[in-house]
Amino acid sequence: ETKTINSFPKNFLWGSATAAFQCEGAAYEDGKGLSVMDVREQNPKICNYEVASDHYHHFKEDVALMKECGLKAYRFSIAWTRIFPQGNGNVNQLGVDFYNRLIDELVAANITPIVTIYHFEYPQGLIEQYGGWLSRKSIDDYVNYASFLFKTYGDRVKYWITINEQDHVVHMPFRLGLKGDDLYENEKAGFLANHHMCIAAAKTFKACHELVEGGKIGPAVCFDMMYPTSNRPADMMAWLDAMEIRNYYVLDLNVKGEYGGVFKRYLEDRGWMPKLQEGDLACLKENKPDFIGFNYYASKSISAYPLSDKNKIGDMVIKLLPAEEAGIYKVVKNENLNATLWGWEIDDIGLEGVCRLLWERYRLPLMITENGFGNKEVMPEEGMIQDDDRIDYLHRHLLAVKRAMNVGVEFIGYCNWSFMDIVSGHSGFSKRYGLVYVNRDEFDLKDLSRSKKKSFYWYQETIACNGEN
Ligand code: BGP
Repeated sequence: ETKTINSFPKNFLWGSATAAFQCEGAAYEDGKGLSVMDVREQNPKICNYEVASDHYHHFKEDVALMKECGLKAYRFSIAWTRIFPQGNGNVNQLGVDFYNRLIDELVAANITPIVTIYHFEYPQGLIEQYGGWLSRKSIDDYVNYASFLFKTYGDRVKYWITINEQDHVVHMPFRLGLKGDDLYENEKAGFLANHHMCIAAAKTFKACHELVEGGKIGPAVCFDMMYPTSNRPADMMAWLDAMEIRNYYVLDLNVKGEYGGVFKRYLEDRGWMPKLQEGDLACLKENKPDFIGFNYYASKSISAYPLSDKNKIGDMVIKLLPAEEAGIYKVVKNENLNATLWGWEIDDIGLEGVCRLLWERYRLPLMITENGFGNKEVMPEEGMIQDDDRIDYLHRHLLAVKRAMNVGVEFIGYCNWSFMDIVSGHSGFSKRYGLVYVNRDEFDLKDLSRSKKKSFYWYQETIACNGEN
């Protein structure tokens, strides 16, 4: 007898997500220390993170809106430097109190908090003390910080995310505090940092299980679906390689506790394989996450990128991640898909594929930690923002989740990105993702008031009928 699951499970976590530096503002308030996001060289054409959506001062109003929407879960990140301004050492009580208030507010509204421990904003203090993730010292400081969070908030927070998009941080020098512009050296440093992050994550899985009763923890990687562009065998091989060296490697280390064969060879060929210490692999193998969190926005088409006299192994283009590399693969436009204004190819079937691939490879329940549609939006003088494109995007992607469920993939929940408009990593306030409009422009702060978009009501209805619409 075959069983068809046509519905989302009763306890499905219908969520929405943000990240601290993109929404909180109050960048220098109440004793917060500087992070790499505060000190990064800013594009003068887009806003910085100083005020953002001012969630730090609007959190009660924002949680009230989440409650009205019917959210079952809210994924947010803790700004490490609000808790430890230098990344280690003294605790800043005012920062600790802020998250106590936010968590209490969520719990009172019956919204399950999902907390990201580290979402891009690495403490500048640790970069200055010892070079941040490039030093092994970073492992203990991350684990201490995470353990402090578990002890402080673990009575109310049961879902934890270790590191957001580690697979992107590896290729983004400024997020690692790197100054040089030698791509080859930066990649080498990135993969050393990657190793330290994986050991830190493994130790943190363990700490969570010891310190949080009923605690569940997992990573949140970025996982774009990839396709071979054609049926040329060379494209097929390029696709296989790209999947291994860009998509799977962090999860293989987190879940299977190993450097996958293709990935290891890739690092060794370039002199990028980090020196492992005794016990590293055992530590990775012994400690596992409870679920796989992943952010999904788009798919990419992969084609072979042969070496020529113009390029050599290691020549890379890091424009829109993942980085393409001569001799391995490049990303080409998919003529079958529509794209956002920023060229992100919209592909709900790709999400279905990712869910199936991850489930088959790791057999852990999935949590979609981000999925959303960025657009330019202007508030009309009357009425609300009619974001039908966003509704269509979210609806299609949720149907993809349902189809994956129908073939046995297990899910904990789904978080759309983002609950309210927040500062976009690449495009400031000219790229909005929210279900709720925040009244500000790039440089004009206006009144920062909140207004519900059409998608807010659509999501409210979706949650109310448990995805049966
Ligand atoms: C993910 C990040 C988020 C968010 C999102 C959208 O990579 O985890 O922090 O920024 O992408 O990206 P963007 O704002 O650049 O469109």
